[in-house]
Amino acid sequence: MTRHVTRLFRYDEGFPADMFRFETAGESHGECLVATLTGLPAGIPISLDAINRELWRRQQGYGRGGRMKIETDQAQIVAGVRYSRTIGSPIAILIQNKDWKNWTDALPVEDHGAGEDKRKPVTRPRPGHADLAGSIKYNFPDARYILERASARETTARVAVGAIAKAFLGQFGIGVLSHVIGVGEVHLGRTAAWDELVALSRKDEVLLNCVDEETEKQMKEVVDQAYRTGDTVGGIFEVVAHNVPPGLGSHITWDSRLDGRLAQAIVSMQAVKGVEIGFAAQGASSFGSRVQDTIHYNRHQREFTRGANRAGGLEGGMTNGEDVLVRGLLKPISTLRRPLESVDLTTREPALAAYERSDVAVVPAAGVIGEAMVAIVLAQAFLEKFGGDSLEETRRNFEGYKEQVKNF
Ligand code: EPS
Repeated sequence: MTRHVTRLFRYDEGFPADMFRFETAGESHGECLVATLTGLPAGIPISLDAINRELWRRQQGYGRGGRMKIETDQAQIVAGVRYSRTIGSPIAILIQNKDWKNWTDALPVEDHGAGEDKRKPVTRPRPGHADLAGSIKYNFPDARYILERASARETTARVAVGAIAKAFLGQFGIGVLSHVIGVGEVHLGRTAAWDELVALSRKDEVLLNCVDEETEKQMKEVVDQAYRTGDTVGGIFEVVAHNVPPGLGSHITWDSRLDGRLAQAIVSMQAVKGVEIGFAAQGASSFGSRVQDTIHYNRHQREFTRGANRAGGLEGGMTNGEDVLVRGLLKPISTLRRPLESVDLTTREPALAAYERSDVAVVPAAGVIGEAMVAIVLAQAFLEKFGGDSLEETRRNFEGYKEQVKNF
């Protein structure tokens, strides 16, 4: 298989047929969520337990709402994996919505002429949600179908795909994990070591997924305050990709720059309004001498080292061998128990925005989704560089490159 592209997507050419890519389908209260992934080599070991663990991690965190008590997300693979390994064919994954049984009348596939009262219309759009823009664009009298698809429930499918991307990257020693570095105004005042993130990811009780207990307590207080006042609260998660080889992505074209591709992947997540690579915000208010990561050489190990990793592992749109650090800035959830002013789509009169059960804070879950998105983009860039129809072929190409880097 020739992988002649070093870019995610060219607007003028569309997707190359052999590129690793995925799609999801499914409504929040529909039958199930679906994902298909194409372009992974044959032979990657796949464990349903590992995928389900990632789905479980996405459901955790202090501040989740009633829906998470209904769902216990489990992936069912119906194509592309046999005897626990990928076979090179497209992979198809289903995840059932347990809540569907309560929505069969509201969201039927065929029109059986059920009464209007069954449709559960949402006519008072929530500020910050897709409700209003989507209803106008798709010409719906209410926002039901918009919110069904705009809902972050869709990210369940992304996390399942991400778990498979992680399984692929894991074959080359690359790990992708996350932690929460901010909830409301409470921020983690230090960096986290990779081992701390590994320990966090193995915990069976997740509060706010922060490496520092004291900070986590303060974060919990902020969520409690939001609960008490009928409000919601956002925050910042950091995704760390560890042991990434130098040279993924490229400086040569705008759309092959990996930092741009990671930013797109993170901002595509529901409620994410900003992204930061490395210590970008700090850098923007400092002098260059305090921002760039100095270069050193270890003659004994025959490798380059860096004085710090403020660049977040990316220089010139390429990985530089340091940990890749990508942060997502999550706005507070837009469904408020104490709703904001809106307008009723039917009467055009002022009205308070719609409220159904909702989450109050979802930063730890967003971190898990961020991991999936980063793993997917890294797996794409990895395959563009190393190619391979079988894992063995990819590995040979990768080992050859590693040798080249060692002898550079
Ligand atoms: C969401 C609304 C809530 C959240 C949902 C995202 O769902 P429901 O309306 O069923 O209570 O729980 O998140 C999930 C279901 C999930 O799996 O993360 C929304 O409108 O975006």
